[in-house]
Amino acid sequence: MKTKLALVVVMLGVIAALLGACAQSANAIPATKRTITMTAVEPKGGVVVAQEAFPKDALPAGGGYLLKAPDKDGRWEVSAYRWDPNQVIVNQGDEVTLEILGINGAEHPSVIEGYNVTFNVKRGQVSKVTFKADKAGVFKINCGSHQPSMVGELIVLPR
Ligand SMILES: [Cu+2]
Repeated sequence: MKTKLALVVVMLGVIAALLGACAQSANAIPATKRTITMTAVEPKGGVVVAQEAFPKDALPAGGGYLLKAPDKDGRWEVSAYRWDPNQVIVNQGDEVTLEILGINGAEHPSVIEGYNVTFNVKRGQVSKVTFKADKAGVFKINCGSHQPSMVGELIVLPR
């Protein structure tokens, strides 16, 4: 009886190991070169006070949010600086190039935290940012001039 039980336990172990090996090979996406295009943008909205009152509360400080008081015609505007896309998802081991075009804002001095990759995006120019995504995790893509809105995420999926 004990021998039979031991045999069943061993067989279950073998099956589990085989299933594990299959799952691993199915998930083994080879590391690739990735080029991801992004933009630095500033979506904007506006309206006249006759239609919508100017908001009473200030927006969070940091340069990322702009709230312009009504002009002589009563029009007020709101905008935010953003990365588009705001999340970049790659696999660990990928050779990543971000090609980032500056559309709004004169410049965006930035860092990918945790990777210590620094770059500056200027209006009308494409900044190429190349690095190997060797660390898994979530890392902030942080513009020093436009907080808190211009914080993206580099998501590196583990192998
Ligand atoms: Cu910026």
